[in-house]
Amino acid sequence: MTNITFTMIKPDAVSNGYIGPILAKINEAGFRIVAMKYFHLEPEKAAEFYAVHKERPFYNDLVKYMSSGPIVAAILEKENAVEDFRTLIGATDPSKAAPGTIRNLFAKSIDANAIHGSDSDANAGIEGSFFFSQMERF
Ligand code: IDP
Ligand code: MG
Repeated sequence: MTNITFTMIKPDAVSNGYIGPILAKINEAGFRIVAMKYFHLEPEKAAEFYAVHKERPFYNDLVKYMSSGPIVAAILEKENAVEDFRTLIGATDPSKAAPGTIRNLFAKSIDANAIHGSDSDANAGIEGSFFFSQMERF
């Protein structure tokens, strides 16, 4: 168990004006923002980030969607960060996400589901390093 996870507020949530409300939920849940940036993900970078899903039928659409508009990427710190953050965001499919979770509140579909959260400590490290250098962390 580590105390770090990685998140992205996805293009649908950004364009729907949910950056503020989502960051408020993250703060209320006790996470500290260690690093954060707002930028437009290049398709090549999205393809690399989601390479683990290359064989899945939705991969091309996912890459297109994740590079369709700006995102917010952040590294978050809290005890038991990975597991607690997955609980906070809810199930991948918003129609199955528990009431009060970020995907339940702010997402409309399984493909455009508002937010990303790392699924393991190892991936949290890999994903955080993919977008941030040591110099950008506080
Ligand atoms: P997760 O984001 O909850 O960890 P993953 O299975 O890792 O879910 O899938 C990564 C992302 O791919 C999801 O967040 C979602 O944007 C997209 N995705 C997952 N399953 C589907 C699907 O069945 N149809 C379309 N997009 C999907
Ligand atoms: Mg995942």
